[in-house]
Amino acid sequence: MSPIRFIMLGGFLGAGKTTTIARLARQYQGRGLKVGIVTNDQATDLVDTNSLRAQGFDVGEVPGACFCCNFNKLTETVGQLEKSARPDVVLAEPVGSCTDLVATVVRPLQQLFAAQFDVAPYAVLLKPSHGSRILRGEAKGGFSPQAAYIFKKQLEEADLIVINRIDELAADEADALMKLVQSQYPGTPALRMSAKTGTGLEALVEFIDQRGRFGQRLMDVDYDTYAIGEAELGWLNSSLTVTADKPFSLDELLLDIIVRLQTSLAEIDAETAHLKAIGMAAGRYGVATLISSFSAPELSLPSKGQIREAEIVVNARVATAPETLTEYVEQAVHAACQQRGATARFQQTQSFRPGRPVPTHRILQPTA
Ligand SMILES: Nc1nc2c(ncn2[C@@H]2O[C@H](COP(=O)(O)OP(=O)(O)OP(=O)(O)O)[C@@H](O)[C@H]2O)c(=O)[nH]1
Ligand SMILES: [Mg+2]
Repeated sequence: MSPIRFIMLGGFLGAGKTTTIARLARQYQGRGLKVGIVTNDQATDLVDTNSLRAQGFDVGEVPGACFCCNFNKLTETVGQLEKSARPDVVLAEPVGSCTDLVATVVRPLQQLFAAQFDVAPYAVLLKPSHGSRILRGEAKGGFSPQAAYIFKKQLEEADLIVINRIDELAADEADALMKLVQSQYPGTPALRMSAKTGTGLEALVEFIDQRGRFGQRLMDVDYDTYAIGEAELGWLNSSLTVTADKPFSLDELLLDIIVRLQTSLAEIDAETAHLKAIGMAAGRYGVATLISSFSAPELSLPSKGQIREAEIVVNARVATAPETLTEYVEQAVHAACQQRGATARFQQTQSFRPGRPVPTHRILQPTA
């Protein structure tokens, strides 16, 4: 049996990984290949898993810790995908606050699982909103220096840096960002893409379809700084049911939740890395997101549904205390529901600060 092509796509929270993975999945399916997707998070109840499954993809989830710290679960989850239909290609999305993934995931797969996996070059998406501030070293980059350290380390280990969201950048802004990337990561190829419109996707596919010696970059990582940077982010995953007597717009509810959260977080000056809410009702689904405190909330996948009952999952990654996040999410959900004569019943909320990363494997020796 030929090894499964393993394509991991890195990048900071809200960089566009899930959107790109959905496009890549369609691209490979269009070639007649069977595609499996593996999502990853510190906890269960993932918007990404739900939205990718709602789009019809075969998705396995690695919850509870990042791929690097839960490596065996990653290979096990691929094994489970194989039981339903063996994928030719696995697309994997690591947690957006993780780094050192070449040493802890790429090389272990290359060196310990060479018979099972054919590992693709590792591309990392750059999120311009936070990225241009962090790479310029602006004092108010949005996050602490430790979180900015993670952001930069993610780019340092990449085989390819992909400046995403170029549909939102003027040509001179995109040129300036490209120059910044080239000066700070000399020798790393970089390209521009919009996962939203599909511009630049072909070039990404061409790059990741290459075979050769990738994952070779040697990188020092200060795990103390890394741990502080990760712990700066309050993490929340909630699942809930909303019911109402009269139909309401699911999309407006989702957007309203995100807008209310943005407003309350702005009052305490808490920087958002990513807020997302998915609503699922009778075969329909919609997703609303916010990718930084200084961006506009958006309905990334509209459901166009008028509904009376929906399952909702909210994921928030914000530089604030998890207790504050829980309080604000509950307030935003209840207020948005009340405005529509609806009631929310929370099933589960997990909120915490991610713990110190302790990788299962860490291979510093590049693969021969
Ligand atoms: N305008 C624009 N929006 C984009 C682009 N790529 C992604 N988005 C939007 O940005 C938001 C975040 O995208 P995701 O694909 O969820 O980002 P992610 O990297 O998977 O985020 P996490 O899983 O939280 O780390 C969504 O609302 C997307 O629709 C792009 O190229 N242009
Ligand atoms: Mg994602």
